[in-house]
Amino acid sequence: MASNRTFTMIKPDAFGAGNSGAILKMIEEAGFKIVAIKATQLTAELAGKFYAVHKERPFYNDLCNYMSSGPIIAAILEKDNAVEDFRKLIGATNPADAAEGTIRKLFAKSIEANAVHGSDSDENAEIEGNFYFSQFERVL
Ligand code: DGI
Repeated sequence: MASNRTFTMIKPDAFGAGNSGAILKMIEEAGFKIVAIKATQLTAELAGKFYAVHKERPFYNDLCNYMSSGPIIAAILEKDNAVEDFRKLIGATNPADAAEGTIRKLFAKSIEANAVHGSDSDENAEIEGNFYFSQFERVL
């Protein structure tokens, strides 16, 4: 059975452009409840840990530098079928390929500065949520 939680980050490009509120509004209007949230900034080292699965990819260093280049918002979201439905709401990794009306189509600047993160599996949603939030920092 699909889990009912996923994890997201509003990335430095969207935070810096002042789009965090508009993106959170879209997320809530799509039926997701925000059950944990914080604004923070990653170091390149922490970004490297978060994206360790990509460490062999050619863009890994750029990605770590980019994700630590400014503040972000991290959040855990709740909805039935959360992981899959949130991936639909954010759209394709490259905004050039993202469907009309998706968050990345509306707000992303490039394949790297692509506005938001969304977990790609229930297992990763759990790992990524635990990376940022203790039990006391989330709705039980
Ligand atoms: O799950 P996604 O975020 O949609 O995509 P992913 O898990 O394949 O990649 C993680 C992030 O890495 C992605 O949101 C942006 C960045 N990325 C992915 N492919 C490329 C990339 N960055 C650059 N510069 N070039 C790429 O080809």
